[in-house]
Amino acid sequence: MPNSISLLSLIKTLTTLKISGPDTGVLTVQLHRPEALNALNNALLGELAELLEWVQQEPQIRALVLTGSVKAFAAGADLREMATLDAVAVMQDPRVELWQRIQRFNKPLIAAVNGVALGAGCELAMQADIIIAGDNARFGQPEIKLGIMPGAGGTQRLIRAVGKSLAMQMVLSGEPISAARAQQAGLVSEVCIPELCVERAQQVARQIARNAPLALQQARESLLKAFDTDLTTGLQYERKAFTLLAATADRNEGIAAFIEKRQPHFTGK
Ligand code: CO8
Repeated sequence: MPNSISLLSLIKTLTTLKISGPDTGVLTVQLHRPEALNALNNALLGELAELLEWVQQEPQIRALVLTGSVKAFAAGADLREMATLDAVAVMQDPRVELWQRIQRFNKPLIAAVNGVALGAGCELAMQADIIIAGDNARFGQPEIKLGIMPGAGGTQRLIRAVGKSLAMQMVLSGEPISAARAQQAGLVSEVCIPELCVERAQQVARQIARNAPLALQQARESLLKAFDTDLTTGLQYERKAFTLLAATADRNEGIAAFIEKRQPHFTGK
C-alpha cells in the first residue's frame, strides 16, 4: 500500500532522528540524541520503527544508511528510562514490539558506525545487513556490568557474527572491541577514517540501490535464511528464490542490457 503521508510531513514529526536524501535511491537516517550519546529511548525506537515502515512502502528508496554522531552510534538503551522499570514493566515493555518492527525492515540497511556502539546500540548495528565503521568505533555488550544481559538479540546475533569465543568474551566480560578487531572477526565489513564513514556507507548503498529491487530482496532474504536453517533447506530456499526471479521483467532487462552493451534500467517489476 502506498504511503498516505509525505516524507516531509513525517520528518516534521521527528525529534530524535535527522534525515537526508533520498539521493539516488538512498535515504540516510541519523540517530540524534546528542545529550545522551544517542541512547535508545522509546521515543527514538518508535520514530525509527515508523520511519522504516514508511520507507518500506516507498519504491524510490532502495537502500538505507543508519548512522549516529562521530562520538556515538548509540550508547545503548536509555539507562535513565530503564531505571524506572520494575519486573512487570519490563515484561510489558513496549520496546519489545518496537524492536520487532525495526527487525522487520526488508530493504538493504547499512550501519555507518563511529564512536560507541554499546549494548542495544551494538544490537541495532547488528540488525543492519552491513556495518561500515570508523576507526574510532567500539563495539560492546556491557550489560553484564549493570547486572543484566543483552536483550535485543545481542547473544544471538553476536555469536553468529564473530563466533563463540569472542562473543562469550564480549558478553561475559562486558569489554568492548575496537573497529579493527570487529573487522577481523567479521562483524564489520570495512573500516575507514571517521570523517569518511557515512560517505563510504552511502557509496556502498548507492551501488546496492542500482540493482534490481526484487533480486535484492530475494538475495537478502536468502542470505538471512542461512542463520535459521540447515544447509539443505537453505539451498532449497535459494533455488526457489532464484527460480522466482526468472519471472521478473528486471531479469530480462538485466540480461538484455548486458548483451546490448548498455546500462540496465530496472523498474522493480
Ligand atoms: N543511557 C542514558 N544516558 C546515557 C547513556 C545511556 N545508555 N550513555 C550515556 N549517557 C549520557 C550520560 O549519562 C551523560 O549525560 P549527562 O551529561 O547528562 O550526565 C552523557 O550521555 C555523556 O555520557 P558520559 O559523560 O558518560 O560520556 P563519556 O564519554 O565519559 O563515556 C560511555 C561514554 C563509555 C559510552 C558511557 O557514557 C557509558 O558507559 N554509557 C553506558 C553504556 C552502557 O552501559 N550501555 C548499555 C545499556 S543497557 C542496554 O543497552 C540493554 C538493552 C536491552 C534492550 C531490551 C529491548 C527489549
